[in-house]
Amino acid sequence: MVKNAQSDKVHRLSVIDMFAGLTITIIVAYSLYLLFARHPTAIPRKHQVIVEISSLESGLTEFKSNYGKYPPSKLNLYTTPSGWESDHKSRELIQSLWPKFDFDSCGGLNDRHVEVICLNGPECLVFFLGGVFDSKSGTCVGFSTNESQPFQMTGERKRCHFEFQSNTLPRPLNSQGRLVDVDSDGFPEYVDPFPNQTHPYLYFSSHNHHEYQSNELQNKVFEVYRKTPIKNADVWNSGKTQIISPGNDGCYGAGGYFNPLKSAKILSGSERKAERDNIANFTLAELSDFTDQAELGALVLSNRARRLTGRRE
Ligand SMILES: [Ca+2]
Ligand SMILES: [Ca+2]
Repeated sequence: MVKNAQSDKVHRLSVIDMFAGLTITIIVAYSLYLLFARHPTAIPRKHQVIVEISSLESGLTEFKSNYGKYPPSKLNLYTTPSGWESDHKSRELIQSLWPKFDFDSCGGLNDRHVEVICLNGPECLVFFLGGVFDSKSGTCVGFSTNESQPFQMTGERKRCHFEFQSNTLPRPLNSQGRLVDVDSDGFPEYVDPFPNQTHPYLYFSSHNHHEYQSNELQNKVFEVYRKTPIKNADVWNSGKTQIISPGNDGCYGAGGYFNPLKSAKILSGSERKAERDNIANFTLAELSDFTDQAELGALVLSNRARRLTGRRE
């Protein structure tokens, strides 16, 4: 009798294990079904974007290892010595990356028609990972190994921290491949591989444990993602960087508070709906993927509870 009771117990346990395994399999299969059913053409691109964001993040980490800090996401470059004299913040930042930088010759950046170039986050991402942009070839050619003239176009080059694809797809006016120039200042930004994408990856640097600076793009302010509803508090990837793709719809949304466990509610309003397909380096998934999984988990659990209790709705 004891043996039979033990045998029954073992049998019940194995049935429970089998049921748990089957439930997990159903959840994964149903997740994939939902993804393919909702976005049949976007799936391969989405995974390309996820892989690419991961590579960009590796490039940023490599940059930090070589230069001692993450690239900034806001910086002014000057083409005159007096310009550099007038902006101590930008001067100090450049000096921290290239201690031998020659401000009298503007580090080789003097062949320009403007006196100052204000780099925003997306431009900083391309400039610091790819180096100087050669508009004739439409490619990033890296920085010069000459420590006092890192921005000069000729001579021996340092290796780029990311290979930006410049000519794999035809792009709209003022652009080269996936390197585009939204504000036509000669310093490109980089768009993700979604078809006809015109809005570049956003990039925010926490300036090495200082606060992130929200960035202005096309007259629209996007707020960096944070973990709490309180502004300027508990940001995602604190002390590091945020890279954000606008997703297949090409819209960034407003940004700000994001909690994966409450994403269905947070991203339901008209102001934030566009963020459901955004992809960030701290999620490496669409923001709404968390919503789908949470909804699915709740559905499976409620069905299981109904079966166990024999209740019907
Ligand atoms: Ca630009
Ligand atoms: Ca979007």
